[in-house]
Amino acid sequence: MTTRRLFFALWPDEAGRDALLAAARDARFAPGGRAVPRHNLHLTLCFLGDTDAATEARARERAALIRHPPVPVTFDALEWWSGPRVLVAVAPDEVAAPLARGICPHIKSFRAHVTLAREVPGPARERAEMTPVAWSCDRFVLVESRRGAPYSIVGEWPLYTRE
Ligand code: 2AM
Repeated sequence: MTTRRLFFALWPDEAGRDALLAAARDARFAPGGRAVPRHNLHLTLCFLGDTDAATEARARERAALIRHPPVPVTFDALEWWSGPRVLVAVAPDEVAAPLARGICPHIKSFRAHVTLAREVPGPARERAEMTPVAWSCDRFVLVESRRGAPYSIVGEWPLYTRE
């Protein structure tokens, strides 16, 4: 059975990427590790994993039914997560959680975060405040992850306030 590895995400524009990277750099927290390539930065809403065509079709149908206003995510801290040893920028979960649960009703836990680096050696503290960075997301996307290749957007749906 052919599958592809998929996830739903909020995808930043260039200014959003730049602002997040600059604020993270200025916070001087948890340096080192392997930086996530700039073009791959995103906030995962729901990870589908290896997905067959029928399951993907159902996920797309659900996505197309979403009626949700734009999501103003504000990243205000950096955290080092000891299990996966990743450096992440975090935002309050409540802002994006309803959208994530609308797209994937089965998700159990949701942490609004952008992974900035992997294999990061442990810092002295596990969290540092950061100059807040806002992403205003007026769409959500379906992304394919292929080993050794940049993520590619394979679907997108608008977020808008209804008149
Ligand atoms: P991460 O950023 O926290 O590492 C593509 O791999 C995206 O899906 C990444 O953003 C990754 O989250 C997330 N992801 C990968 N495997 C996952 C899993 N088993 N459960 C939840 N999210 C996962």
